[in-house]
Amino acid sequence: MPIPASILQFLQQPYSLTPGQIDYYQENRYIKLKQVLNEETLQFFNTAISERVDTMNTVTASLDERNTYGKAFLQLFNLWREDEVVRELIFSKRLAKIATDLLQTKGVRMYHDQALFKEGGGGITPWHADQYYWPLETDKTITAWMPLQATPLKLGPLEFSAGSHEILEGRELEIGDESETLIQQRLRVTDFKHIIEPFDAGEISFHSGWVFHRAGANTTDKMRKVMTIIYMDKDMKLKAPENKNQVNDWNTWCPGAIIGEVINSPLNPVLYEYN
Ligand SMILES: O=C(O)CCC(=O)C(=O)O
Repeated sequence: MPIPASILQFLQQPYSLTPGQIDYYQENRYIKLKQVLNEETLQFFNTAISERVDTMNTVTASLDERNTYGKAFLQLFNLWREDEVVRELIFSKRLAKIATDLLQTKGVRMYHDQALFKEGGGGITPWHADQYYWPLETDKTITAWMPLQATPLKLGPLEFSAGSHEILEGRELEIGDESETLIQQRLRVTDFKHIIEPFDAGEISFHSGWVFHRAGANTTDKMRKVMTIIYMDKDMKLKAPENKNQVNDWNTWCPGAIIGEVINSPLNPVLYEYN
């Protein structure tokens, strides 16, 4: 499926962030940005990513045979390595520059990407913080959460606890029933605002590795299709893993990287860099 020249050109165009938006991100560690993708680009990659997910998916168990994590979504990794069409979106300068500017770094590199398809009737995504899984030395990590269709509340859009990266309690929890209960209890007694909003078509959110987030169930009979890209500071160093998930991430997403050194495996190309 060749990519139309108009889409390739659009993916090169910078998206202007205001200083106020960068401040908002720095304070709250999440932001939702409208019209990052235009209609043509969204439709095109909705089709391309859906086809790739169909090819890669191996889950055959019905929803009621799965645990809470399994009910949350079909999860397919590093589509950029499987599909050169999808790679144009994942590696796009337009998205990587937003990540760089929000993080306030000199550039970003790939940690990994994931398609997160919440099936019709799929369950909640429990409260969690992503960075528990990552053997990364600093908090300069950011995920672009990119719905491939308009996402009303009934499809289960991503929700955030704005500014909750300041809470340490709950960071040590894997995604599951316990994280949903304990983090919810903790957040109830804080002033951090719980953001539950629909996403327009073309709107994308960016969130940092330590901010707590979740998603509601998909109460429709349609798939909630989402692509995500996890970026890290281009100068990110590997830290000694602190749990088995971090060991697994080291072997999977940056094999051969050395503790204390900048992560620069072939799986971690720089996607945007200021000169
Ligand atoms: O898509 C979801 O339901 C959860 C996504 C998420 O937790 C993430 O992208 O960090």
